[in-house]
Amino acid sequence: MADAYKVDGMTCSGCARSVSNAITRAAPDAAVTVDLATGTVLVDGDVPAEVVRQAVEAAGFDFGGPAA
Ligand SMILES: [Cu+2]
Repeated sequence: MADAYKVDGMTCSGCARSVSNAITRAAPDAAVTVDLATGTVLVDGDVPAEVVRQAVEAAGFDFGGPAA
């Protein structure tokens, strides 16, 4: 099941790649999709939100919580 989260501060495809890579490192089995236009990250896999938050923040971006 995929979970959507808001991530603030991504401005280009390099940012998107940084966030995607950080989450993938923390959760190697997850499939990560970044929607740059909406600042949304889709994480497909059984990944706790806290793990996603830590990965996003460690990469230097703001974790905005679950996307509505
Ligand atoms: Cu960037």
